[in-house]
Amino acid sequence: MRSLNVSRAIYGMVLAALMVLMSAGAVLAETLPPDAVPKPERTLEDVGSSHFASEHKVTSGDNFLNGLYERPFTADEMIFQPDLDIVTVDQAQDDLFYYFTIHLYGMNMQGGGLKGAYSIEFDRRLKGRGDLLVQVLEPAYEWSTEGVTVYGDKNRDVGGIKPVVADTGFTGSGYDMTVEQTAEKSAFVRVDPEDGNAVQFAVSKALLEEPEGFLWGAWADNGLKDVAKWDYNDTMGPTEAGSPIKDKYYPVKGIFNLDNTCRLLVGTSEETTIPGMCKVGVVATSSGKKNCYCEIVGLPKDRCDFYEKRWICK
Ligand SMILES: [Ca+2]
Ligand SMILES: [Ca+2]
Ligand SMILES: [Ca+2]
Repeated sequence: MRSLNVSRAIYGMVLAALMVLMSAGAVLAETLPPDAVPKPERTLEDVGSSHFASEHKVTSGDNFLNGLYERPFTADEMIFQPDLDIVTVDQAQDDLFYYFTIHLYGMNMQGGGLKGAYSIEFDRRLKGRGDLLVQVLEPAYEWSTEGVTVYGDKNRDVGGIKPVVADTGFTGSGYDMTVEQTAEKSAFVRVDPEDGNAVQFAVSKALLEEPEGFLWGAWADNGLKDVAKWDYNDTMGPTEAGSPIKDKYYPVKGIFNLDNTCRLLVGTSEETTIPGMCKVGVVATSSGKKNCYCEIVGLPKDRCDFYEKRWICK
């Protein structure tokens, strides 16, 4: 009698475990991002490094002291790395996910593929201080959480005293924890099926904890690749870091093989300037000075001037 009860109990436990597994599987399957990503709401255009790659330099887009990098080049030799040069980033959303597609200039020169660590960084308190970093190594060709790590910052010291802006002598812990993914709180990544040079992220709104507004920016890194050293420009000065622009710090040294973008605001129209935010241009019109922004956000002023109709003025 007793052994019958025991085997019934075991049977019951196995059944319960199976049901839990099945229901978890169903939830996970339901929350997988769709094959076709919604159309972009906005496209962020980054400075390209390919133009002067043969001359081993860039002429703009890198501002070390303000946390903006355009240095997809090896240290010292300044060899251009196409799979680290961010060209544009598309941002889209549906009910469950935000989507970010980082388009790189090309594939890795040694054996193809995308060999960097690619990340989307979030600032959900709108202070300029990154507080969540979704990073992938070796993105898969189907939506997957494999190789994807979500980093958090327990003691909120990413960026040191002044986030984004360089501080000297930073000794903090940067991104210091990983956030566990669940069926709802998840980040999937794949190589964009429509562009083999692009990494596509689907970050669930639940993972971001549905903030009213947030800033996001993109990273391509095959240099330091150390999230504990975030922000990188707090860990060394411009002499040690080097520069891709032909100034007194040229060439790139301690901070190398790295590209990032300015940050765009989603979900709120707060009109303040937050460190790291993409700049809004000011241009003169026939009716005097007006606040204008380039239709293609992040496009340098001279290039937006070139495509004159792309200025949107209020
Ligand atoms: Ca850049
Ligand atoms: Ca770039
Ligand atoms: Ca800082």
